[in-house]
Amino acid sequence: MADRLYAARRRRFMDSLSDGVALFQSAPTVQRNGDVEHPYRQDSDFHYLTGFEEPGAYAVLQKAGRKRTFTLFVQPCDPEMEVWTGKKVGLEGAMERYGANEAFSRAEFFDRLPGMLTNQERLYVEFGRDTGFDARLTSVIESLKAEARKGVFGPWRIIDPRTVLWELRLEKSAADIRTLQKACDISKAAFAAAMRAVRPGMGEWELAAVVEFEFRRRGSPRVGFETICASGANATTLHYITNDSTIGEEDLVLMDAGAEYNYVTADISRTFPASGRFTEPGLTVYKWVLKAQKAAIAKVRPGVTYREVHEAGLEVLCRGLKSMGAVKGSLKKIIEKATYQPFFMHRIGHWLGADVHDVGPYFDGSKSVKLRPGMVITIEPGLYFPKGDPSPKALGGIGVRIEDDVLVTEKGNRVLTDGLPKEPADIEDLMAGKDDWWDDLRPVSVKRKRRT
Ligand SMILES: [Mn+2]
Repeated sequence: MADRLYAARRRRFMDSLSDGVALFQSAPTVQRNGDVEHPYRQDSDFHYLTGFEEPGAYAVLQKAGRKRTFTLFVQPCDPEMEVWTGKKVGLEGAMERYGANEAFSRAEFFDRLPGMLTNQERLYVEFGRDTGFDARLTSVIESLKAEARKGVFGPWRIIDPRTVLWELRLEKSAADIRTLQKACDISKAAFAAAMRAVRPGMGEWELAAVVEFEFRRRGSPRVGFETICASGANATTLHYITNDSTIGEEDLVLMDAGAEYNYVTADISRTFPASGRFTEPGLTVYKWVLKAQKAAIAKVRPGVTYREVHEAGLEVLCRGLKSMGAVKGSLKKIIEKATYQPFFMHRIGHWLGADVHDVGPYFDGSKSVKLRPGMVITIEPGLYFPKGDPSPKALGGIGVRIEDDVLVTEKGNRVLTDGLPKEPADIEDLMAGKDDWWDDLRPVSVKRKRRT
């Protein structure tokens, strides 16, 4: 049962808490325009602990020694509304399918809150995301304190649950890795499709649609973040998402995209020539970025710090910049004075999970965090030469980024996005394949009939 995964997470979370109550709210719905809402996606923390996907819910986790209770407040079933919106999970479903010990209508939440907080030493709650909620919660806490003479006390210690939860989210379980692998597999297939589908003269939007079409038809409900499809000089804008230019014959295309699957997302970048053939000087830039990416990936293993991984990639990028004439001086000076920064201005990568830039600390006090088995990090060096100063003239308008998703294992690492070509010759081979994506469109969920 799927609920076992969430029950195990709640157990681990509660094991890390002191006695008290933890409150979580579902993500709000957001109006798009008129009576249309933005597509709903549950809050990552809320989903992590409950698996519950509907809006308008509260989760309450109580711990008193060995006794733990899990209460959900949800939208009750409403047959009249269900004609419009379909079936809701409801109170019974919250208990049967989501493992809540008790379930109530969301309308009862603030009436039941004083009872749940009475004589609780600690309250774990995140303030600052919903001022209406904050105000009501504060007034409940203060009203409990006002009853001190009756022997009642309210929570004096208020703690942000993310301090505990985000450490848990940072280290992925075997089940988390299986889900992430699925998101990576879907994304890899979509990137391979994009490489086969691209043609000079196509719109960036059209190529972005190919990738997203492949995500959706392979079972991903949504993208993990806005798809970046940047041709030519657009690739020098790091988070280019307008995707509204036409892809030129000579252009390199930088795609950065990821399919979400069961609330975790992949995050892949590939840069490939629209024509199917790498040419100079783009190829030289590409090779340096690839070399940097391999150097950084090779560093990934338990005990190595995030910073050391960053520096391994950075050093290769700087050597490349120097050999291409973009920066001058000794390698040491280039790194010390950060003269590489106009061309490489981001970090080597980030944690990956439910959020594309996933939660979890990068520092342990003032020290860079050490990698541990179960962490997943993206490795995504890039070099970007905007047109004009300070880029060398020949390189102006070239942007290259190569990104893979890397799991830290006991012995070293495993690249979850392995198998998607990144060697120039392998990309060219894939693009030259006579398998033409545009002629090969069949539903993936319908089994092909065998010819007799
Ligand atoms: Mn990334």
